[in-house]
Amino acid sequence: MSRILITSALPYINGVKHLGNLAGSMLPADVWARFKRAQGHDVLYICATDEHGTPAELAAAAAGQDVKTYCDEQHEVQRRAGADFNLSYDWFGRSSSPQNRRLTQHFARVLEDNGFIEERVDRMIYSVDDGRFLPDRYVEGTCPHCGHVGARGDQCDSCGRLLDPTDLIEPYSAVSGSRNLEVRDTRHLYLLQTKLADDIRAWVDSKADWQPLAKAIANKHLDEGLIDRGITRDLKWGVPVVGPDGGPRPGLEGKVFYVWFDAPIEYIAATEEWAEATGASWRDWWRTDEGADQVRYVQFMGKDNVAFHTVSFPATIIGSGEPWKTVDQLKAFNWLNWYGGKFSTSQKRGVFMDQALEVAPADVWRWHLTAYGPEHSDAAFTWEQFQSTTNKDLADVLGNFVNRIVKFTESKFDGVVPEGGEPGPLEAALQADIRAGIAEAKAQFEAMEFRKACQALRAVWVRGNEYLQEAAPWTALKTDREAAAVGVRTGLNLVALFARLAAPVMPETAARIAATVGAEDLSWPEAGAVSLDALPKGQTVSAPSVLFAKIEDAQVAEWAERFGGA
Ligand code: B3M
Ligand code: ZN
Repeated sequence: MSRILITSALPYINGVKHLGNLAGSMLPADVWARFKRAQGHDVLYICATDEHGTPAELAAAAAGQDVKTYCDEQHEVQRRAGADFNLSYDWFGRSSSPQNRRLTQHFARVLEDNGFIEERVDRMIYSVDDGRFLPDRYVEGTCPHCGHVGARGDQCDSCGRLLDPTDLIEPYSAVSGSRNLEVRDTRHLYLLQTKLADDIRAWVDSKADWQPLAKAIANKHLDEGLIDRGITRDLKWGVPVVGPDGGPRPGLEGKVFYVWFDAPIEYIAATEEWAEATGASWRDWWRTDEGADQVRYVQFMGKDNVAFHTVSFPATIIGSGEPWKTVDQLKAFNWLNWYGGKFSTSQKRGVFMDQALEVAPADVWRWHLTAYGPEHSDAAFTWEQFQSTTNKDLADVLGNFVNRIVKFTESKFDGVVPEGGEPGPLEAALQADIRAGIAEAKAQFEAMEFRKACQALRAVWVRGNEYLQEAAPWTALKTDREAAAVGVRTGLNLVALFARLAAPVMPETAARIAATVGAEDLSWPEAGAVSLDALPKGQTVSAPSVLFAKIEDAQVAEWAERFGGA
C-alpha cells in the first residue's frame, strides 16, 4: 500500500465550471483517486477554489457583489456541484484561507532571503478613465503572437502563450472598454526565474514519468527562455504583501500577490486546512524530511495550466530551498470543444456542471467524459455523440447485461444464485479472457490512459454479453437445467465483477449493480484471482430499476435547442 497525493487544478471561483473543465482536471483526478483507493492505497485528493486575482474581482463586479461575499457564495456553489458529480475530494479548500495567506507570505519571504525576489519599478498599464492600474485580465487586446482578438492580459486563449498586459496590441480596459490607457511607473516584486532556469530544467529532466504533453510544454517554455515575473499586483483582493514584521511593506502598501503565485501554494495550504479540520498531519504529505519522500504526487490539469505547474510553481518551490514534495506525475488534458467551438465560462457557451445534471445522471456524464474525453487531442462534444455512447456502451452493453441475467434469474431460478452443474470449457475460456481484460484495464488506468482504460472495460462487458449468447441459459433450460444453472451463476458473478470494474468511473451505478446480486465489494479485482463462481449459492438477487435510460432523438433535439449546439 502506498501513499498517493492527488490534486486537480483549482477551479477559478468565477462561476460553475463547464464540462470541459470537469473533463480536463477534476473528473480524471477523481476517477484515478477512486481507482487507487479501490486498490487499497492511502489516497489524499485535494482541490480548492482559486479565489484571488482578476477573475474573482471581475466576476464579483459583474454580479454586483463585494468580492468576499461573491467568493463565499460561489465556493459553496462549486462545492455542491462537485459533490453532485461525486467528486470524492478529501478536501475542497479555498485559496483565500488564512493557511494560504500565511504560506504564500512565507514563500515570498524565503525566496527573497535566498535572493530570488527583488523589488523593481515597472511600467504598467493605467486606465485614466477607471482611475486604476489594469493588471492581467483587466486588459484585453490583440495577441502579439497569433493575432487573436480579445486576448487577455495574462494569457492568450488561442495560442496559450503567457502574456504581459503591455504585450497586447490595441489594448482596452476590460472594466470599462476604455482605450484611454497610459503606461505608468509602479513598484512590484519580481521572481527572478532567470536565476532559477538551470535548476528548473534539471528538475524537469529528472521527472522521467511525466506524460509527453506535460514534458513538451515544460521544455517549450524553458527553451523559449524564462523571464523574471512580477508576482504582485495593484489589486484589493488577494494575499497582501507584507514586510518582515507582518505589517504593510513600505513602498508596496496595498499590493497583493499575483493569483498564479498563491494558487498552487494552496495545494499545500488546502492540505493544511484538511489536517486542521480532521486532526490529521499535513506535513507528512508535503515535507520530504517528514515522510513525504514516500508519497507519490500526481497532478491533473488542462494544458493551459501546465506551464504554471512545470515552471512557475517549481520556481517557487525550488527557490525556497526547503524540502517540499514536488510533482511526480503530471497528467495534462487538451480541450473539450463545444461543437467545434470553445466552451466559455465568461461567454456562457456550452454546458455547465449544474445544468448537465438536469439532463443526465452524473455517472452517464462521467462515463462519456472519461471514455471520450480530450485526452491526446482536443475532442468535440456533441449531443449526438453523447446519445450514441450512452445508448451503446451503457444501456445496450452494460445495463442490458445486468438486467437480462438478473431478470432471468428472478423468473426461472427463484431469484437466487443457483446451485448445480460444473463450469466447463466455455467458462474457462471466459475466465481467461476476463482476466486478460482486467489486466489490460488496470495497465491503462495505471498509465493514466483513461480512454484506453474505458475501452478495456467496455471490452470486458462485451465479452460478458458474448458469453451469455454462447451459454444461452434460456435455451439450455429447456433440456439441461444444470447447464442453465452454470450459465446463470456465471452471469451473476460477472455482474458483481462488472460493478467492481465500473466503480472508479461510475461509483453510484456500480453500487446499484453490485446490489442486484447482493454484493458490496467495489474494490478493484486482482486479475489473477478473479473467480466466476464466488457468489454464495442461494444468495438472493433482484433486478434493478432502469440503470441507464436510453436517450431519445427528441431529447437530443430539445437539448440542442436549449443549450444551442450546432
Ligand atoms: N484557476 C486556472 C484554471 O482554472 C487556475 C488553475 C489554478 S491551479 C493552481 O484554468
Ligand atoms: Zn495568441
